[in-house]
Amino acid sequence: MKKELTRQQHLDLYYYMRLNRAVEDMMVKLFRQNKIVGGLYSSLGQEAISVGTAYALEKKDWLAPMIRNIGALLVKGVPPRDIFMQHMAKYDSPTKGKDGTSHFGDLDDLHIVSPISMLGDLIPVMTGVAMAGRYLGQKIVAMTWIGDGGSSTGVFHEGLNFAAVQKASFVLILENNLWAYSTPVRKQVPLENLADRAKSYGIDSYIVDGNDVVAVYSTAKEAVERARAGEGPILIEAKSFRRMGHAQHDPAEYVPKEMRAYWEARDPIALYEKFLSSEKLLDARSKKEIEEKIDTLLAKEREFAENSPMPPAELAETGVYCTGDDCHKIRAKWERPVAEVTPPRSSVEAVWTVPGFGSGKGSGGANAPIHFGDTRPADAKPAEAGKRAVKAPAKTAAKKTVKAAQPGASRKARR
Ligand SMILES: Cc1ncc(C[n+]2csc(CCOP(=O)(O)OP(=O)(O)O)c2C)c(N)n1
Ligand SMILES: [Mg+2]
Repeated sequence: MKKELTRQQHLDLYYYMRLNRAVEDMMVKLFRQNKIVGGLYSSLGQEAISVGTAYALEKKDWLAPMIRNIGALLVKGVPPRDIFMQHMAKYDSPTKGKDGTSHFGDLDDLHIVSPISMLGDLIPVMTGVAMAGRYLGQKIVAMTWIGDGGSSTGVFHEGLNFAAVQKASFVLILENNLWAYSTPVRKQVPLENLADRAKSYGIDSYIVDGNDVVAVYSTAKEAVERARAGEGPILIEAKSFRRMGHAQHDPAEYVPKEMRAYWEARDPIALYEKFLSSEKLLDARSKKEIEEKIDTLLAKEREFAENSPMPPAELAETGVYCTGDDCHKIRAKWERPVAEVTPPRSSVEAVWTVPGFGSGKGSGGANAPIHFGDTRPADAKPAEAGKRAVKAPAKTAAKKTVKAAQPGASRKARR
């Protein structure tokens, strides 16, 4: 079922991998100039995974990226300026400067669900997207990514099990880059292949060389089409290596030198260039054209981003709480009047106060945090109240113990 790629498709994969790397290189420069306000994560050496998997999706399909999937955003059609502005918290960014990293999506046009920082939580969310597509008869596939570390969260297991039971048209890409922060994969999971986890949910899985973009693409394409055909979710483990630290602040000195050298020699872009030249799909001229196209685009995008203003202070509290009216088409079911739960009146006294709750006295006479209705009357002497409170429960407990012990004890004796 593997699909042959046309020359243009081969060159598309090359273009997006180069663009992915160039966008991130430019953000490192912006970071060093103190223009990036949030954390900056790198997908250096993992570009083939983001690009090859997202390229296997159709326009109508949905994806939810994680921090190392800028390549997937670019393939889906996010302009680099949005990625720059988002990281610079500029007013023209998708979140209007409310976030300094990658927490943005596009539900209307590009079908991108914003990343959720809590690792694994996108699995049930994207399962839900796939199920919604099924209810609407859209034949869509939903895709998200998870790291080797993230695959040990509870929600990974709960989510994948749920997706399997629901036969959701969902493809999960497990990026095994051998490290989760400073923890090597060997210390996290006692498995050779993380793809084996799929067996627990009765779903199929693939293992692919994450540094070989054509292999990643054709595996993802097969998985996406199988999921679309109703075969249920599929897990793909893409094996690769995290070439930089967890984020810019981390020099990753804990990574053995030999390990780094091994993977640097397997750079996915260099490997692909070699392949393209040997297949006569890329010559010096077309390579130069692609490089110039990227340089021109990014110079323009960067200029736009740098010229975008920071958000005005007076808008700091807008767009933070969903009101259901101007933010979102899915309407929240408000249990209380909207005006009451949105700023600046969100501190009004709660209306569900239970009489007596939180205002009782403990048996010793002091204020108790919770009132269960059995404290002494306000006029009783503290000593009497103390006696009542201690005696009564002790008696009841003793009786119960004797009763429960008798039948068991006599049975034992009879044997
Ligand atoms: C549930 C949860 N636990 C912990 C974290 C903090 N955290 C963020 S990234 C990360 C490491 C993730 O490693 P991995 O899943 O292998 O992804 P990688 O960084 O290698 O791409 C951790 C522990 C989190 N965001 N969510
Ligand atoms: Mg990892």
